[in-house]
Amino acid sequence: MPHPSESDPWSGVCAIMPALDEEGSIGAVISNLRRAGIRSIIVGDNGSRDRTAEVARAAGATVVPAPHKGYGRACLAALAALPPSCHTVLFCDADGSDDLRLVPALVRPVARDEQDLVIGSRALGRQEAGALTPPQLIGNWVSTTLMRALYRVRVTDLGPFRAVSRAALQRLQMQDPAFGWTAEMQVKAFRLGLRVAEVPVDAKCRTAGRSKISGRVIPVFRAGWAILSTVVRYARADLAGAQQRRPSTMRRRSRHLALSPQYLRQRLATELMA
Ligand SMILES: Nc1nc2c(ncn2[C@@H]2O[C@H](COP(=O)(O)OP(=O)(O)OP(=O)(O)O)[C@@H](O)[C@H]2O)c(=O)[nH]1
Ligand SMILES: [Mg+2]
Repeated sequence: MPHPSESDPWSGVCAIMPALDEEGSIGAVISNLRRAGIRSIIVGDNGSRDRTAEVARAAGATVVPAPHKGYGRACLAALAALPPSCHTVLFCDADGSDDLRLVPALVRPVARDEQDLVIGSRALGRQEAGALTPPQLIGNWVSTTLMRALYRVRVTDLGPFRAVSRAALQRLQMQDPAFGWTAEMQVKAFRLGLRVAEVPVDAKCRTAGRSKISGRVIPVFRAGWAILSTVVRYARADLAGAQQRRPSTMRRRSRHLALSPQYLRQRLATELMA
């Protein structure tokens, strides 16, 4: 991977998984990650009330407790436990919905320092019936359309299955405690001008257990809100910052332009027609 001359190219690759009550699927996910060549696997256990932690440990993962609820908090707790030798981090879900045969396609470009962040795009892959619900599809579409319009980048999904370099993570200074986590990572990467690529991945249904988000009304709205508000918060900061940097004579006019619905409509229309 990054150093092809090394005898063990996978040694610096670690996987991180936030998990909440996934005892039925997490063992197989860990085995599949190990089969893919990853040996350092860290589970951020978000106060599971089932045997998630026990099963994960038995399958060979390190389990880090993250007692305060939240997808992002679980990821942050796991990140804090990364070994010093780790240079590439793979994120995936614990419910068996990611096609782990594609691990090399995500990890390789990052480990070889060709990309900083590689996102598995379910929008570019095949979707098993029911794997993505209508609210998820709509939320993804709205968020990624906004990102494309604002940052002029190619982005089609906010999927959790992704690889990122440790150096990029240090620059990203991740903070979101909840489901804005994936959107925050992407928006910040675009703002920093990091190298971001997408790889098509297939979306599968969870292999066991109950959905905590997509199959339930309130969590769907909560997750959707967290994602959208994350994108909009950074976008507003960028637009305001761009205005401040303009000469004062232009500022009055540009305030009108940059924050007017007219301006955003224009950018979005261009994006939608593309
Ligand atoms: N740490 C943490 N992880 C969570 C939380 N809710 C869900 N997860 C994990 O995040 C991942 C995504 O949650 P899911 O319940 O699969 O949500 P989904 O993918 O929208 O729904 P499914 O259709 O059931 O797959 C899984 O690995 C969960 O275990 C949470 O509050 N905290
Ligand atoms: Mg899932």
